[in-house]
Amino acid sequence: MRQSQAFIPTMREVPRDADVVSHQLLLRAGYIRQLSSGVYSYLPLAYRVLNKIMRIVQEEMDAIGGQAVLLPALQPQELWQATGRWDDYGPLMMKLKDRHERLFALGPTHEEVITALVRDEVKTYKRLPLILYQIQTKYRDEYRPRFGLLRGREFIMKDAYSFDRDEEGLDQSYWAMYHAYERIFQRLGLSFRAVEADSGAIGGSHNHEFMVLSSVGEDTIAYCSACDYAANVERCEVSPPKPDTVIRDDVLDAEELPPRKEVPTPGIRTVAEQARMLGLKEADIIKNVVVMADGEPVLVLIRGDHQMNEVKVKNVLGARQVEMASEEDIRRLFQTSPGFVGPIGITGIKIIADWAISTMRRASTGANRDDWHYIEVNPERDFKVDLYADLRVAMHGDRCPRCDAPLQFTQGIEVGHVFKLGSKYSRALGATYLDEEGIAREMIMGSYGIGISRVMQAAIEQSHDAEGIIWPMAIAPFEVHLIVASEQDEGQRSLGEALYAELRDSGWEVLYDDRSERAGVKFKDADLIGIPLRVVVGKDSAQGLFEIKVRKTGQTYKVSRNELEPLLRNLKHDVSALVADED
Ligand code: 9G3
Repeated sequence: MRQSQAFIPTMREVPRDADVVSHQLLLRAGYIRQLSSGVYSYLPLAYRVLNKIMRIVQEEMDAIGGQAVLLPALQPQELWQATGRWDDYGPLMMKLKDRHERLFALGPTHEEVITALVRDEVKTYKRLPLILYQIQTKYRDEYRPRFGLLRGREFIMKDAYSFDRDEEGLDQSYWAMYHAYERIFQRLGLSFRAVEADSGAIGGSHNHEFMVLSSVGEDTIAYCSACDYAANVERCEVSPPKPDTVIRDDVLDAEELPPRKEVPTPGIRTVAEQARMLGLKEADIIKNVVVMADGEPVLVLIRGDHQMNEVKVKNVLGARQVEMASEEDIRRLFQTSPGFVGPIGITGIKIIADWAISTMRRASTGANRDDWHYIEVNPERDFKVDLYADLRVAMHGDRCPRCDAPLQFTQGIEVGHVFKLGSKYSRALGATYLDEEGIAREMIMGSYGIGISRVMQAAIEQSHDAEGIIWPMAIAPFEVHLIVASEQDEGQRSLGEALYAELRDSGWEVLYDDRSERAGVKFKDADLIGIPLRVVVGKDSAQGLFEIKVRKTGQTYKVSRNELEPLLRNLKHDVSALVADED
């Protein structure tokens, strides 16, 4: 492509409303433009990158027997009512009316659509397993779209769905997909980790997220320094304290533990204030969180320096919906305001506690009386707990639940997610097949997503420098950026034209900067645009020498014309290997 004719509107200034570097660079390098909040146009360079990502994804989906389809974005309301999900997502689901006033969803995902399609067409076990996938635009009306393509309201997703006879069939599809994802992200040149994710209320024993490691990632990953355990912190297990390892310097024998006492704590609002006022550590405070689980009040006890993990509470209670109790709920149930709630003397309300509560001694907690707390409180002596469980968010200092080595934490951008769905959708929509005995069985499903447009931006987050984007070779919009230093110099210009023709004839993808801009402008734009290999026709070309520059390393080479292509081939291979080495 000739840059003098290319639609690549680069910008010098840094756009103010882009607050992550990858978003800034996509704008400045002329890859995208915003049409509306969270809604973007992909310009020619971006479209070439997206097509390379999609081709790699398609190849790996086809390689495991996936069949590509393209499903409608317009999804009738009754389909979502049949699975009971029409109202589950509130304003996040974009809805519209057709000319007959019929309601439709703009597809945020396609479980309902694909399950109804397979239900109507597949009746016998002979047609299973079946893996169908599509690459399609999805619509989700995010409350706060931000970070460019990382959280948009319209985005490109590859979503695949597997249909099996039974759980072991699903297991085969699931792991085939999981390993296909490993190959995809490897080929894309990304540094990633698969982490155990929360299976949520829909249960299912497996569920992994593929994370691109990046400081701007919204997800926190807990991973082990010694074994391959890794989990979204939402889901990361925290082992119960080993009794022998929790010897506290002040622990006394049971009979020596002083009796509990009520003390005035006027107006305290936080755990920190309570600890300070009572001369205790935050780890000596028992925090009381009142939640409504499917409408039932539950008192959750968490140690003062820990954070309650709502996802774990929901899973332990087996609730569909868990939300924080309102202040009036709390007044009605505990006759006090939230900061003074406690477990002592409470009856008729379920009390669950994080494991860490079980080893607390001489603790402080609310007295169910405004401006009063208890001190010298001991679990089991002063209050009963219905159930101890892992209810807290893993944090620094916690140990790996698999091998007990220290856990590490980092941020990640979720670029893939593989789910075991089981029969959730096939039951709701009646997708059954007849087995060998002619008995109707529910199909067992999995669903598997990759954020195609998100991957493009995540790759930049992982590979850029102060000058601009540094594309992995596999998804770069072009392989070679050919630049004529001064267009006015007739010799350079004709050499540039000849090289452009020669490189393309031997199959290179070339972006040719034939503009009559100053060399400095051309090099700055080339740094921004981020094509992996650069060939410069400059003043040395009169002596038959050309410069090759590797965008990733900055390394330059002076070569003659017949050395040019062999070296480009070697460098293409080396650059592609570079990312792999970094893992
Ligand atoms: C909705 C809306 C938003 C949603 C969903 C439904 C997320 C929804 C979960 C999934 C599961 C998998 C196939 C590809 C991989 C992920 N946000 N999810 O179901 F109506 Cl508005 O999408 N789907």
